[in-house]
Amino acid sequence: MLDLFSDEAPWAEPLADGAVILRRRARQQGEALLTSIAQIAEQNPFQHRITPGGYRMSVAMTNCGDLGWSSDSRGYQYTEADNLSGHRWPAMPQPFRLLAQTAAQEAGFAGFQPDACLINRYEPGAKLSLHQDKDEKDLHQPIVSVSLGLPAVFQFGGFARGDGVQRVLLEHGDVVVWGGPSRLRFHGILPVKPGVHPLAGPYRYNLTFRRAR
Ligand code: MD3
Ligand code: FE
Repeated sequence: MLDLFSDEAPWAEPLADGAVILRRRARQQGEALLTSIAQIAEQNPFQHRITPGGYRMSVAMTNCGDLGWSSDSRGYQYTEADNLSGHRWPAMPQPFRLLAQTAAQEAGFAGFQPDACLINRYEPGAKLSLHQDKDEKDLHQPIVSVSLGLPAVFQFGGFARGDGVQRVLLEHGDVVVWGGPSRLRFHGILPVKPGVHPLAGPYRYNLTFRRAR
C-alpha cells in the first residue's frame, strides 16, 4: 500500500554475499522517476523484443544512457542506438545517475559509474524467466536495480539454473545492489499480478543501472 504521508526511513536487508536490498530507498523520488521514464519513452517507446530463440518478451523495454541493452534474432547486445528507431538512447537523467551511484556506495561499491540504464515495464502477467546478466564487460561492477509501481516476486537463485531459489517481494521504491559473488546468480521475476498503483497505474517498472563497457 502506498502511504503518501509516510516518511519512514529506508532500511537495509542483506540478501546474499554482495547483494543488499535498500528498502524504500527511492520512494520519495518515485513520482519524479516515473515522470522521467514517461519522457524517455516518448523518445524511444517501450518495445517487446524478440529473443534470439524467437520468442516475444512479455516485458517491454527501453533504455537511457550512452548504451542500451536489447535483444533481437542476432542475440543480446549493448548498442549506442535503438536498432528499431535508429535513434541514440536518451541521456541518463542526472537524478537517475545520482541515485544509482549513491545506492552503490551505500552497499560498499564506491565509484560506480553506470553508462547504461535498462528500463523494464511489466504489465499484468509479464515475467522474466531465470537468467544471468553477463553481457557487461566488467562483471566486477555491480548492477543497481530500482523497482517502481506494482509489486512483484523476485526469484534469486544460485550459479546454476537448476539451483534452488529464494523468493523476495520487491515493492515500489525498493533499490537492490547486486555485486560481488551475487553478480552472476540466476534471477527472474514471477508473473506480475494485476493491480493499480496510485502513481504507476497498471504497471511495474524496473530500472537497472549497469556499467556495460
Ligand atoms: C541479480 N530485471 O533487467 S532486477 C534484468 O525486476 C532483470 O526487471 C529484473 O533481471 C526486473 O536483467 C530484476 C534485479 C536484478 C538485476 C540484475 C541482476 C537482479 C540481479 C544481476 C545479477 C544478479
Ligand atoms: Fe537480470
